[in-house]
Amino acid sequence: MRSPARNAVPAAAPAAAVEPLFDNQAVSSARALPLYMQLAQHLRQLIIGGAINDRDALPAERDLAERFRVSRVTVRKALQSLTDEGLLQQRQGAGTFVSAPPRVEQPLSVLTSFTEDMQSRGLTAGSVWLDRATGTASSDEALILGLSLGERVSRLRRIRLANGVPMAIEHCVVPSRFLPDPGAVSGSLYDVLRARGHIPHRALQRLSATSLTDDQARLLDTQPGSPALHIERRTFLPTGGMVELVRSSYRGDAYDFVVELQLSAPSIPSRHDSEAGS
Ligand code: 16G
Repeated sequence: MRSPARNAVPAAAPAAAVEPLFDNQAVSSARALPLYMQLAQHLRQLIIGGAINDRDALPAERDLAERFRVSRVTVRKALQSLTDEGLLQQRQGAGTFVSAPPRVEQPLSVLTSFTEDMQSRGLTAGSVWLDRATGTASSDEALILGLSLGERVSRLRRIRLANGVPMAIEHCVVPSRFLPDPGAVSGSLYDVLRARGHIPHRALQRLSATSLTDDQARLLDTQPGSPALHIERRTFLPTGGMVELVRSSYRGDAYDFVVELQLSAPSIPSRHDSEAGS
């Protein structure tokens, strides 16, 4: 069973939609700051403040120059400094685009789904499906998932989006006895598993640094070679059986994984110790 692959992420706003956000008074020769810095400051505020979103297109250099009544050299310098800061991408022949995905801080000590992670941050989770199919477990998958050779699995491959912005490519394998029809998952996999009585309870996660291949970068709408995190998650049911094996590539510019550390028990001085020492 196979559903048609789609690999286009939702379109971002065109330059015309961004223009009304500009403040005509933002750049003025009456101020001491060089004009290109004033323009860069104005655009930076719009991007960081979230008025202009990731992947939105900026108007052409000529239009920006007219709009802010500055020279094209000034515009070019402003755009270059924001490109150097990583807030803009200039694509040959296509124009200048914002490069500021939502930054997500994810604790590593709690087991949550992508949909829950996004909801808790006020972002809307979405998916672009690359593949939803059933098949036979490969020897590697069978070994990890504890399946016999020839056992069936459901495979879900998708781009995970936050407010329409690509965040990660996820390839998830679930034994068919837990998920016979991958087509049943349109949004949250964990919601579907829970509804079927298979509750993700505990997971082991391994993170390693990597860089995006050309194909991955295209899917994530970013530059080939950009830093990324490869994550493998093995998720278990309360009974101990493994319910999913997931391999994902997360954009390095969109995620901070956070772990809380505590002093190990023997190093914490007890009240008795501190009284004895005083
Ligand atoms: C997260 C999990 C993934 C799980 C998915 C379920 C990591 C690295 N991966 O993306 O293992 O399948 O959540 O999310 O955290 P969903 O219920 O929204 O489909």
